[in-house]
Amino acid sequence: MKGDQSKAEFDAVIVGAGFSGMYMLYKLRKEGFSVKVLETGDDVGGTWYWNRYPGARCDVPSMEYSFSFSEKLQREWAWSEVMAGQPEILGYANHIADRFDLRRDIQFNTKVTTARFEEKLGVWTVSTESGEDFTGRFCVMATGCLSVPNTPVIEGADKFSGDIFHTGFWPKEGVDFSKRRVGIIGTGSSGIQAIPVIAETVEHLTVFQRTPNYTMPAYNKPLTEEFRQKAISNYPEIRREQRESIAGIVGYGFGFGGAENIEPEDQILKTTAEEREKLVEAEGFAAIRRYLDVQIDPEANELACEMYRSQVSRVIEDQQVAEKLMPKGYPIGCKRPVIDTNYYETYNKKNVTLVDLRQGGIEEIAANGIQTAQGFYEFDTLIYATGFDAMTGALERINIEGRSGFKLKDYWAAGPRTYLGLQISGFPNFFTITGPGSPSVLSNMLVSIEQHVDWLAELISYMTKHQYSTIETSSAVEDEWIAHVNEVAQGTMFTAKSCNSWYLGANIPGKPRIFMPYVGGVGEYRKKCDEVAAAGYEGFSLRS
Ligand code: FAD
Ligand code: N01
Repeated sequence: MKGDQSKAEFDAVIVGAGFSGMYMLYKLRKEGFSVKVLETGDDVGGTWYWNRYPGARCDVPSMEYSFSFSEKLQREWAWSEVMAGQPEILGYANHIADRFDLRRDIQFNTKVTTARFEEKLGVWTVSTESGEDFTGRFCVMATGCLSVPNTPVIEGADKFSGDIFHTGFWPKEGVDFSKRRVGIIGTGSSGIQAIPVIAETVEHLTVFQRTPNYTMPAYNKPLTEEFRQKAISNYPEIRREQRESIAGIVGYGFGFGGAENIEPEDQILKTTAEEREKLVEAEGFAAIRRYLDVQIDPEANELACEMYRSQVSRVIEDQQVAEKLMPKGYPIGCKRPVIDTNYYETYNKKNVTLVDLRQGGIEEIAANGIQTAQGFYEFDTLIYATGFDAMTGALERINIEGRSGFKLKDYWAAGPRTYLGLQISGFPNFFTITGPGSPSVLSNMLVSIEQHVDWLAELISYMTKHQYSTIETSSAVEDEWIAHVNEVAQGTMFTAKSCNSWYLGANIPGKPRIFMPYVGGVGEYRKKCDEVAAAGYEGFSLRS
């Protein structure tokens, strides 16, 4: 072991073998550290291993939703579409595992249940469901922001007699939907991607929608070899821009969202109703992307929502169905943006029924369907597209104990507290990748993952070189960071009173309502992390 200052078996124990855990392993191994990765699934890929539902794909251009750390890797992997589907992204994860020989340090089928800091020894003991212990100087949680599927508690759910699936826990062998009558609960990103594809083959599909979403057409298309080569030769510039940007996305020549030729211009508040109507007629949903005041001004936002609803009524043939699909009462841009392929068009199909739960909610699940206040809907297969216990879910499901048996779950009872989304006071040598308080889910996650992993690997090398054994932040430093995270989120649509997003924990009953990610942008955040490191890891105490 390179940093052999303790009794630990490994320099680092990493939990999770999605993109975060894989890159952390690669990076630490490259620096000469010994690493063990523990993963519940039986292979790599994380999100893309679990979310195999029909229609699953990323909504960031794949040439950008990819790692930049290896020049060879980014040259040799040829993405086939602007936004790749789940099988291709999982293929990419597997390629990385093979190419860099990662699997030899990953133990699959291994669920971590406890991580305890052994204060006297200065090591972390990470324990698994099957009773194995692994010790490390450092413990890195690469457990994912969207890795714990949420199945809502609904009366009678255990009585359903047909097949039950969750989009976030989809069977590897897939599902043959022909001859099935399917009910699907949820119209977030997962539901909106799955519904059009399932509707293609199913006998009948009933969609249970509690809140209609704002979703934009994806305009996905195949990538030409010519485009790929051009993008590859522009990679140095693309990667630099990504790192300095707000969301880690450049959108380089991708025609992302069909709005490539639209320059954001005047405020929507300065337009007339007629002008807006004409624009929607000409440009469809993309027209709404023109205006910069929509994200910060509630009045401007409501005008954009009106434009949106007017376009919904254009796309949907039956105006009663259109009315059901219209989002109302909460701002556009408060939830994670959703993009789709033929979502609204699906409701023009004869084999699709939309149940607007605003007109009468779910009362119970029966053996053969769902009873709502507006009637009974019969089907033989039930799909939950009901999202995740996001950002804190995976961490709080592990019994994490820091100094003096201090429990993370207790410390976070009123909401997550971190410094930079990287560390938590009372938990020395313990790190979270893309933790709450970092840009994480508001960004192209691969950009954020690379930044966190690079920063952590440099820190661990620094500590080893200078013979520091522990690093720890303090609650006062956390307070300052949390105040900053809250300050930048104020006044944005993300924190509007009428917004109930998983960013705020609002999708999980009883979860504290706290805006968890950092909205300041990946560029600003990176600068801050670099300054912290340059100042000798300001805000952290390093001890020998
Ligand atoms: P994950 O991929 O979630 O991996 C975490 C791993 O940790 C999992 O394999 C899990 O099994 C394992 N784990 C968790 N707890 C334990 C435990 N106790 N013991 C052992 N193992 C454990 N982001 C984007 O930027 N762009 C996109 O277009 C995009 N699309 C998405 C589409 C879907 C359907 C979903 C669900 C998410 C999407 N995301 C997207 C976010 C996505 O989660 C990240 O981009 C990225 O894949 C996260 O990688 P990760 O390694 O941090 O976490
Ligand atoms: O989950 P969600 P998701 N009764 O929480 C409904 C990423 N992702 O899996 O809005 C009835 O967004 C709930 O209703 P409401 C992306 O970050 C990306 O779809 O709470 N309905 C909602 O409609 C995304 O944001 C892609 O009223 C219930 C739905 O279930 C994140 O993952 C694709 C209910 C849940 O929506 C999560 O998306 C997929 C109940 N009891 C995922 N409980 C890309 O395209 C919940 N709902 C990149």
